[in-house]
Amino acid sequence: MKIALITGISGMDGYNLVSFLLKKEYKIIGIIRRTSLFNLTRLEKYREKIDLVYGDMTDTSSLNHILSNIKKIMKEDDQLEIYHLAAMSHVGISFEMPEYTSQVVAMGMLNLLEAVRNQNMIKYTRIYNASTSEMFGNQQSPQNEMTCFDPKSPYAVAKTFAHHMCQVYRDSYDMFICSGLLFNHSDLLRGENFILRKIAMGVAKYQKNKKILKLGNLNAKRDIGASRDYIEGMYLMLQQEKPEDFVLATGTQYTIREFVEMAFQVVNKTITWKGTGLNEVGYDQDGNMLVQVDKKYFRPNEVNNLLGDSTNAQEKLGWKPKTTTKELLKEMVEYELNNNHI
Ligand code: NAP
Ligand code: G4F
Repeated sequence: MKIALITGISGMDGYNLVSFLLKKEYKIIGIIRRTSLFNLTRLEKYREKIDLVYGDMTDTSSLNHILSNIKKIMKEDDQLEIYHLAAMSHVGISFEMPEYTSQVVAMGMLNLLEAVRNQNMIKYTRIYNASTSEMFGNQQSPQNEMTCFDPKSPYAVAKTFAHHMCQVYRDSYDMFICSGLLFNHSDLLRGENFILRKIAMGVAKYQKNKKILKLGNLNAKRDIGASRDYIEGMYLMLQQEKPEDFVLATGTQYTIREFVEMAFQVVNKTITWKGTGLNEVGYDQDGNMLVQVDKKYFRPNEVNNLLGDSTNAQEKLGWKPKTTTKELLKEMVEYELNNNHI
């Protein structure tokens, strides 16, 4: 039996990973946090097919307890794959909560590695660590596995700590750990305060209520793919003979301004930009104002230019992104237009 333990199961990637691994007949155990209201909207349709246990990356006793319970149900020859996805994953918010972000992201990874070691589960356990292209910061693009790290936010610093700690544990204790250096990816159920979802919802809000979309830095360039494609890459990493770190990316890049233009094009609106900096505004072909810049959405420090080179993953894992950024964004806009929550 293959068992998958997923931290961050209630998040976007967690949901897509559940959908993927259920098709492969994994027994799935997911760690959720206690919240005052249930926070399982994404997982609703899989609720009966998975086991959920309470825990937190900052609580080592819960991690040890969960692993020790998994050990009890495992039979000889069973394999455990841990997909460690839990994180305070919003770069902008990490500037507001640097200490908490470090506890969850940096120490959380270390807590998990130590729990696997303390429970003597190294031999039959494989770990996926969710590293990020944010660790590359403003290094020259395209970025690949050889690119140096240059973290620009508390989030990226914490992820860099986790990434290095995984390498140290892999080398020191012969642990099977792969870090995926994943570039931004999104889908219909992306958190609403990440850029593509915010833009997709912005188009629907304008169409339905004439609400103007307010954004921060329009000049940043991002390489954004579909979560479902990247999930497959995570899985493929853990099926390799030897653990290795891989970049997953589309290899295409757009500015935030271009994402906005693409999204409004879905509803036949062509954007023209006027003004600069904080005064930049986007109008449609009829002269209606659709987009404004708001300084509240700028970060104290920015990663300007992310573009990934996933040649290594393509050659060794046979991985390739199946969805283009344009297709993904169109899907997301259409979903919001047909969705009653706006
Ligand atoms: P997400 O939607 O923000 O989900 C984060 C998950 O982590 C949620 O399930 C959240 O639980 C959980 N979590 C947060 N703090 C926790 C804690 N202290 N203990 C236990 N669980 C905790 O993130 P995602 O987009 O799916 O990303 C998955 C992972 O990949 C993250 O580690 C992220 O940093 C990394 N990553 C993401 C991208 C991307 O573009 N999506 C790219 C590179 C790397 P609640 O639901 O209770 O909040
Ligand atoms: O959607 P974002 O918040 O994602 P960001 O910072 O690229 O981080 C995401 O991808 C990383 C992988 O590269 C993950 F590790 C991380 O967990 C997360 O999933 O912002 C994208 C860009 C930034 O340059 C930001 O400054 O869009 C710019 N932006 C402009 N206006 C905005 C806004 N971002 C947000 N969230 N909201 C705005 O109004």
